[in-house]
Amino acid sequence: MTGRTWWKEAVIYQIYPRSFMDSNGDGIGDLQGIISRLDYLKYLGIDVIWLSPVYQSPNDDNGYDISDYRAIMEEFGTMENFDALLKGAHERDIRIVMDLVVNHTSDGHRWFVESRKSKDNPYRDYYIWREGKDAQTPPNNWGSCFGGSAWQYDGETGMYYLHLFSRKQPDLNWDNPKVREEIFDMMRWWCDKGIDGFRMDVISMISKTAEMPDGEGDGLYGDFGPYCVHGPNVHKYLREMNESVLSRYDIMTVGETSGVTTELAKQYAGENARELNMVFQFEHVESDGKYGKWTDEKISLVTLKKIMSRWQTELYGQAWNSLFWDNHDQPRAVSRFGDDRPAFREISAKMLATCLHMMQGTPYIYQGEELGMTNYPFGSPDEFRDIESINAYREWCTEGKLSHEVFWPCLVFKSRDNARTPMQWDDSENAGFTAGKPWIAVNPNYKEINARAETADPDSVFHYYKKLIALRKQNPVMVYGKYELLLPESDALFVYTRTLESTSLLVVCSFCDHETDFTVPDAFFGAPCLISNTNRSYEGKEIRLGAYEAFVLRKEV
Ligand code: TEU
Ligand code: CA
Repeated sequence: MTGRTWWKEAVIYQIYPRSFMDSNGDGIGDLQGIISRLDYLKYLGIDVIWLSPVYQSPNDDNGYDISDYRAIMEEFGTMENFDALLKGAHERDIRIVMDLVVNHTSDGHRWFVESRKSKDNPYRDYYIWREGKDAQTPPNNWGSCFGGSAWQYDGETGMYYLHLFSRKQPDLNWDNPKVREEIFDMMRWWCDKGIDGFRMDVISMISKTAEMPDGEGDGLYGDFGPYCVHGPNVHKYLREMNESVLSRYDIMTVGETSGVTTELAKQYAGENARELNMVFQFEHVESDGKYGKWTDEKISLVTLKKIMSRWQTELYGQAWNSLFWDNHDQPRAVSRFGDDRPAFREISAKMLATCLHMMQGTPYIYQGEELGMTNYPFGSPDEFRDIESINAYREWCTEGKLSHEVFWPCLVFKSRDNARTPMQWDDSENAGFTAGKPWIAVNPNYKEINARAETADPDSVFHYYKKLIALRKQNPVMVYGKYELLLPESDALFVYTRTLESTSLLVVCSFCDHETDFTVPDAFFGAPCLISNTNRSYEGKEIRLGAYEAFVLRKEV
């Protein structure tokens, strides 16, 4: 698998279906809506769509709680609609990667409905059941990712089941070979339908240690991390999956592996690992927390560069990077890493795009990122829809650990709902997302920031992304070149080079809102500019960069 492949050269676009496009006025995005926007995606130039879950789900966690892996969520449409989407995408040479959520199911899944019925039900061991320490005390102190204990007492059999996420997301027992076979069978079913790959939700958590001791923690709950993340059999199970499903199809895979290190990434996605093609690492989006994940501060540029550069250099030639600034679980890139004040929004969005797309790896664009969509100006707790934000506000504020004044800005800055407000299509009511009442509020800035305006404006963020995507097709150095960081200590500039055979790129990005001086290295002096987020020329040796300016020089020797 070493060498050049389509998924290394692709640009991937993530769709969060609930918020992308509503076709029937019920306020909820749907498959027909996505179909109606395929031409937009084709025009942008992306190669692959990663579709967040569209399976049947009670929506406790917006589709990440699946009750039937072989059916489509009614609100999103039908299997016929899905087949039409797949066909429509393939006709445009766009591939579709499905979200695979198999660490847990919904508690409404048939397997769980059976499992909880009795201790000797054939499905009992599909999930993880334990006796409590006593009637009132769970088996251990682990906390769930969405707050509260990771164990739920079930009166039917007087035992607890494990749920690392919400209590409506019971964890599957991957140690049971029947569970693995069911999942692999389901995956083959989707592959036979013709889908092009899987993004695997929290795949690093599928294997738990048999002993389940209390975890460390200073608050109410202990950390399950050491016992459930990168657990004892995770690589064994993934190799099994690879052997019996993945290796049999021309598909791509990306594992969501929060907490992964470069060493572990080489195991999950090494060139010869026979597990996955690439993983999502989260160091650059998870190193900024003040209260758990919550913070109202930007990560320092020096730290950001150190993290990104370590991934660039340590995986080179050994495993493949996935590149992203945001997704449906993260705030908007321009608000978080750039500057969403009106004077700087467009230029900083273009700078961030330059910085990411010139790096080594496969870039992911989250819906609306290509428009420079921003965080939402949340004003009160009842505006949140996300279970994580709602629970976090309750646990940190209402139940008393922090004051509203301290916690609120952190919640507003990091809430997942920032990413989940509707896609801004045009300046008509509800941003053209729906003819009805949207399930979550539309960002009030949609009159200025929307796809119609940006596709019409050659200087827009949209056209800048389009250009970057096109450049990738013409410049293999963007995909395969070796990365080297320059000026590691600069707290204003992110500068690096890429080199492939006789071609080199110099990438210079300003991360600050004031001017900065930069001296072009001798080797690049006089080299032509490949792309920049200004209209000026870069012929001189001494360059005074404006706020958030970015440019790339391309040299042939
Ligand atoms: O997210 C997994 C994950 O690690 C989360 O804890 C993530 O870090 C969190 O959302 C950030 O605050 C995946 C999905 O991407 C997410 O949408 C789901 O809620 C979660 O799994 C459970 O399926
Ligand atoms: Ca709809």
